[in-house]
Amino acid sequence: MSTTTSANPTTNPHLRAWVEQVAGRTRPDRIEWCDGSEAERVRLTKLAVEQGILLPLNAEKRPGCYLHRSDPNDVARVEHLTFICSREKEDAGPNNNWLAPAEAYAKLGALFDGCMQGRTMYVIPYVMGPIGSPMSKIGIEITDSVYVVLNMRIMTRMGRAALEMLADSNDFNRGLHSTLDLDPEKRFICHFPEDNTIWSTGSGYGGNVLLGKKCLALRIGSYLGRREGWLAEHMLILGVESPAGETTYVAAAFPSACGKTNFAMMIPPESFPGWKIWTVGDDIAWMRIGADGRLWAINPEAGYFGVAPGTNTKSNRNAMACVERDTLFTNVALTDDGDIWWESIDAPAPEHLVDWRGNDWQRGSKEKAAHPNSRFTAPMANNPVLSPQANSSEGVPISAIIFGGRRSTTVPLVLQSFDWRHGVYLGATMGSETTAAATGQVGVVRRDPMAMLPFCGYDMGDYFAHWLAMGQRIPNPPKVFQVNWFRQDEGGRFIWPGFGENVRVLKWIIDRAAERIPGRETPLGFVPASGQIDLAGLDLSPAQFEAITAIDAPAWQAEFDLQEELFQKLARTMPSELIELRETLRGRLER
Ligand code: GTP
Ligand code: SPV
Ligand code: MN
Repeated sequence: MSTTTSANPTTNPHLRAWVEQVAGRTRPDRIEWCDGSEAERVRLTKLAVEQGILLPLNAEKRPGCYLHRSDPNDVARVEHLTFICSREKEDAGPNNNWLAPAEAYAKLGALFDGCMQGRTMYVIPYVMGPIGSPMSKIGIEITDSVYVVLNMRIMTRMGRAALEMLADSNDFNRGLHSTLDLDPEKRFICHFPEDNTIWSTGSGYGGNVLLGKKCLALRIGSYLGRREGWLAEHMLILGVESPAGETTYVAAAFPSACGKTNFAMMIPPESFPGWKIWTVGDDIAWMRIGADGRLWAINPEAGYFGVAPGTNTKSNRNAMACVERDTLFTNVALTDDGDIWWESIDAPAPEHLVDWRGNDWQRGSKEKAAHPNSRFTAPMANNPVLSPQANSSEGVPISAIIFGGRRSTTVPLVLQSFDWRHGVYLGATMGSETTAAATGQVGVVRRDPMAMLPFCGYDMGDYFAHWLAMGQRIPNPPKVFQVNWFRQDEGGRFIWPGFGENVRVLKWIIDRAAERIPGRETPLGFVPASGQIDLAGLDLSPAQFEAITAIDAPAWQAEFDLQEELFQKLARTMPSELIELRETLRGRLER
């Protein structure tokens, strides 16, 4: 068997040796080094269309857009098949599945043996973060999926520029992926933090295979962040510009499918003239302490892998603009005229669609036409409100950090922590109802500390300790808040209108962060004093506002008991400061 290779663009001996070693194992027919050029995009897109991997959409309605249908058994992240393969089991913590590195290398190694025979092996050099930024990290993903190449091209700074930045260094993440035959029995996502290595098999779905995203930027990133003294977080980053022209930057952690993309691009309502939101990032933040003593954040990504259902011109006009062109859609429905459709998009369901599985769908069908976790991959350059700082090497200074879950009860609209330590507590004890972003039951409350439960690459108790230690080191730390857009009434309807109206809460947050206004102290933190949240023009009665802001003591006692379960699970490494703080809060609430 001979392997043909496209012109090898690098003299980096570490990279060359590794690519050779991988090819020796996977035995592809062809090796292709990706350069990130437009010609390459055109050629690979054509190939993907010929192979039925991509379906061209109506070129007038959606220029440069394609639809991909993944295997119906492969539509979300698979947390039960995701492993942290640290040398010591304890280092992975009770929050992660663990496999011994030798065992994982052997098991997946056997799956990789000869798996690319008859296929092309793509070598994708990429940078997470702006090219040349001291905050950025370089990865190489080797994959046999052309879908992965085309997605990585949108989601990262990919190709020649990454190789130039790497030069002859050995400091790069080694990512290896094969779809194999998409057999769920052979599906594993393994991280080797001590080797800066990721091996992924048997899936073709987003978070499992776009290795720069959750695998490198969060699981390996959080491990590196602890070692190197920074934070890798599941957070959007936005700038909020006031009518006076002052821009304040905020980072917010909401669990998967709980509103980060929407919040990062929101359009303030007409009753907020002169206010403007600028998107820096919609999913991941890397934050370090700047020379000025503040916390500075970059978005390591270059595109959005966003949830499609629920996106429309009312909920997120900017996301709709992002997906007008040059976008890859995964598992949405197809209209008869070659456009896309999903539940709650602007247009009502047409008479006939082809659903996400490729089957005919008639209006009135009980089946969803688009998969609840169907997604768009769109370049951030398409975003009409992309922050001018989105490519800045230094990033942006963060004035406030927000933690938010999806809670139909108990958690109020907004709460400010007393201090950093209490802020860490609010993040650490966050609960949220599960969504379709991962396989498994939807709608059950689970603890999802800092929205990082599926993404923290080491022991969660140690992660809380790292957060507490960071607080000691930041001379001028951001203020920390908790929000909840998802309180429901007895009929199961959301009470708070959400989306663009969330700017009303954001304004209070930045005013508090700047210490411009007093707050109202409660046993659990600061809440808005009466009238501090502007409700003008909202269809929300005072009773409804009271319902979503009230702190219900018995419900909170139950909440403390649920938090206890998490603390017990993490008992070995749980910082005592947080345990003491819980007792203080519980005591205050009782009095
Ligand atoms: P990941 O990409 O999985 O990390 O998700 P995300 O946090 O970026 O979530 P996204 O913004 O895509 O929102 C997911 C779902 O939440 C969509 O169905 C939205 O319509 C819904 N949503 C977002 N913001 C709000 C809000 O303020 N109120 C309500 N009720 N729903 C919201
Ligand atoms: C999430 O699930 O939080 C996502 C989508 O952002 S994925 O990249 O699949 O993880
Ligand atoms: Mn996410």
